[in-house]
Amino acid sequence: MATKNLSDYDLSSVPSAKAMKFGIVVSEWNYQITGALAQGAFDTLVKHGALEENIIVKHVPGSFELTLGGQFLAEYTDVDAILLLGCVIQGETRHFDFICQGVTQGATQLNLDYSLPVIFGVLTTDNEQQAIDRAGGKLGNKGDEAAVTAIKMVALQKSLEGEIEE
Ligand code: DLZ
Repeated sequence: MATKNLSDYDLSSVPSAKAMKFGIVVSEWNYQITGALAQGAFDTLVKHGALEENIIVKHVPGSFELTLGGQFLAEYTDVDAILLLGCVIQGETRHFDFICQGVTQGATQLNLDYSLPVIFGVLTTDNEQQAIDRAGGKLGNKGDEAAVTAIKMVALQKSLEGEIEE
């Protein structure tokens, strides 16, 4: 099965992000990968109209801490959406499973507890090459995908709240 290029999307399907505020939480673990995810997400938000001053970027030690970092942003800022960006690479122990499970459940919980789009931009790969391929490599950038998803979810929420036309 061909793997989707994470940076391929229909430009015309993405609403303007001009009036939106975003928080990006980036894991420092595997930073050569997550830094590229963050750059991709930031650039894509700006490309769709977000103002740089309306994008807050914060770092946490590892992917396991992404959800608490996201909760801090939800509690202490007025962002419209939060992007959680991390990279968990399968090792020899079961740590991979526990971290992936923790961040997945944590992200889901944040979405529902705060009624706020919290985007799961975490690469979970068997090896480093698979991560490189998805962090600006031959399969695009997971950060781009997370940014587009965030914009679309904010637009959906605002349209239902009556703030913008869909
Ligand atoms: C400990 C750990 C390991 C083994 N692997 C990763 C990883 O591949 N990606 C990642 O983002 N974080 C990893 N961590 C760190 C945990 O996410 C977390 O920071 C520590 O367990 C401390 O809570």
